[in-house]
Amino acid sequence: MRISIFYKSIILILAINVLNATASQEDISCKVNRELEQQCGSYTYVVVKPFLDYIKQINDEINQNKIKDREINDLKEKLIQQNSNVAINNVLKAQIDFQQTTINRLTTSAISTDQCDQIKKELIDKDEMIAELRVKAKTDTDNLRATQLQLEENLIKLAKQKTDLQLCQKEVEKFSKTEKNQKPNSCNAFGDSSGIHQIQVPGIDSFDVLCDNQTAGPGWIVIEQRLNGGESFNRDWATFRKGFGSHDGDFFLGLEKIHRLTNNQYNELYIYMERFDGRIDYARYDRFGISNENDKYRINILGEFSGNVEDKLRSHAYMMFSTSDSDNDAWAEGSCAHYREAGWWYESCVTSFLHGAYYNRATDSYSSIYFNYPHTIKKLKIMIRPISKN
Ligand SMILES: [Ca+2]
Repeated sequence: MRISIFYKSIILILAINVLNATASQEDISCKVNRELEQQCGSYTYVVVKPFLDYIKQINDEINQNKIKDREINDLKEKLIQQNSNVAINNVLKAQIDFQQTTINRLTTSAISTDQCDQIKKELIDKDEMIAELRVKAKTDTDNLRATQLQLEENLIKLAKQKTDLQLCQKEVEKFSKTEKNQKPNSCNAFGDSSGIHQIQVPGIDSFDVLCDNQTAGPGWIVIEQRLNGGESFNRDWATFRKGFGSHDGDFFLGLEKIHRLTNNQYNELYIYMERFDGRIDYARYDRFGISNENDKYRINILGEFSGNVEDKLRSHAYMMFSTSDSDNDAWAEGSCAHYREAGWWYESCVTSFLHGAYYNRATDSYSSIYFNYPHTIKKLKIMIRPISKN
């Protein structure tokens, strides 16, 4: 094929040259001798006409090749363009892929953003909650502080109340102790319990007394007892004032105590007298009392008498007490106490003499103990007992 084309090309070149020469001559001759040619050219034309046709054919083919070459070039350009477009498309595709990736990432990010928004919202809610809790905490703190202050105030009040209560308890204890220690003022409080008990009366300290529930009923305080002569009744003022002896023998309670006992309440007086022959006498006065020391312990109260003997104390009523060192008797010229060697409520001097000397036998001595002379007393009890004021 290529050889054919080659030969055709050579022939074509030769023909072109001939034609060019012929044509230029023919142009000249034919143009000049057109009519001649028509006359003479019929011969030439017949000879070269196939060749001319062939050349024309070749020329046409050449033209066609040119056209195809142009088309090929066009196609090449288009192909190049298309390749370029493909490259561009690839770039675009890559960009699209990248953008898609970006979109996906952004979409993912968008989801994260939603989550972030949710988290932010939750954080905001939590912040608000925290703020509320802070406010509440502050309120609670304030309330707690207020409660603490109230508690402190209450503690102070409680401490004060405790102190007051302690003081009150001390007062109560003191009162109870005082109340507990408040002793009876007579033997009535001890019921049937004879013997020694402690009593207390206003103005002096408590002291022991011998209570007698056997002799004349309950509640008697023995203010003097003579049993065996163990105590002398020839004593000075101070000794009679204070008292002397012991409760299991001879004793005298004391003028001041007798005064205190009889000054604060009414008392009755009972004198128990046992003779040596065993006979028992008694003298009872429904009122008895002595005044204070300034009045020399005068018998200022001596009530109605009752007894199995004569009332031999009546003459001594309203008499002051006298001792050898304190003459308060009605004997102006002398001292009964000094003369009779004993302290007693002397007039001038005695009708009854219960402070006489103790004898171990019956005697008619004026110095002996007697209520109704000459009945010598072997055993003597002088007792007092509170009575109602009615
Ligand atoms: Ca006198």
